[in-house]
Amino acid sequence: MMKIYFAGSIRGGREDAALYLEIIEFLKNYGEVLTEHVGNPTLTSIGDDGPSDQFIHNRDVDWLQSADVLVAEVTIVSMGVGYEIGRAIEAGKKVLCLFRQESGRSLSAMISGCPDLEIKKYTTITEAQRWVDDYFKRYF
Ligand code: 6IA
Repeated sequence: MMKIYFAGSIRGGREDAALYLEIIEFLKNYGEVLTEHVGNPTLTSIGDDGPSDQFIHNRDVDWLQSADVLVAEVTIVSMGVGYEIGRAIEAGKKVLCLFRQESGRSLSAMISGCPDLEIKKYTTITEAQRWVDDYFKRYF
């Protein structure tokens, strides 16, 4: 079964957490999602009752190394998501980035200018799902 690493902002801000959850649920049609906690509505950007940061980092990097594909929601700026994208590319993983056009934000040039990943702009969840489906049909 295909392993999917979903990346979305945590300490960068949780405004899109409900959206992450919807994307994660849809991704389960294509494989195992290693990072379901990213869509957990009770996970806040400030809570610190979990494991240590070193534990989180090492576990997430291990998961990323074992994944076949990284799907990243990149609308909310997140250091962690940017870091994961860079490490996934260096490891030769497939990377799909989803960006909400209506946010009015502009994506970092280090993401929008990267030739090794694909960026799809969307407005509705249905559109995001269509991009995901298109991507998985093309590459897997
Ligand atoms: O810089 P950010 O926190 O926004 O980074 C978010 C990204 O890093 C996500 O895609 C996750 O894969 C990863 N990540 C960051 N923090 C965590 C975490 N707990 N648990 C799992 N993955 C994480 C931090 C919770 C904390 C608020 C107590």
